Amino acid sequence: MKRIITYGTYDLLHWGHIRLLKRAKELGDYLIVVLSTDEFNAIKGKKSYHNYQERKMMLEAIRYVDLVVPEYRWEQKKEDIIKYQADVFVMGDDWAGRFDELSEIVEVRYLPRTEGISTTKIKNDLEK
Ligand code: C2G
Repeated sequence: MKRIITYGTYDLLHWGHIRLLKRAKELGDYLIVVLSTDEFNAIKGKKSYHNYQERKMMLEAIRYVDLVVPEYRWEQKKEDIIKYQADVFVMGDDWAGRFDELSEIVEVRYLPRTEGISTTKIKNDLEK
């Protein structure tokens, strides 16, 4: 049972998010998404349109996702990887290099981001 772990806000869920989750799942058998809480988003300087419960429920409806748990702070990744026995840590490559220190305890993979879509783009396009 190869376990994959990934992190994110997943606000205004879009096909770029889905493609990331699909490719992450293809790397193993079980995908854990550690979802930013509303409080952590404030720390990240993000204000999500959907609150944590709404974003969690939407992720849980995705066939590639097996478990959704809360992300409270930047520094919880090591304990998560141990707690959830993750074998592979996956992020989009906008994060390339940022989590390389985790490679002491887990395989770190950065997957190409999906161009042409983002939560910010959706918000901007809707304002036009
Ligand atoms: N993503 C992608 N393509 C896009 C948009 C997002 O592949 N067009 C990926 C991101 O690279 C990330 C995931 O989808 O791996 C979730 O993106 P966000 O919700 O924007 O997550 P982020 O704010 O980057 O949070 O501790 C890490 C943070 O929680 C990451």
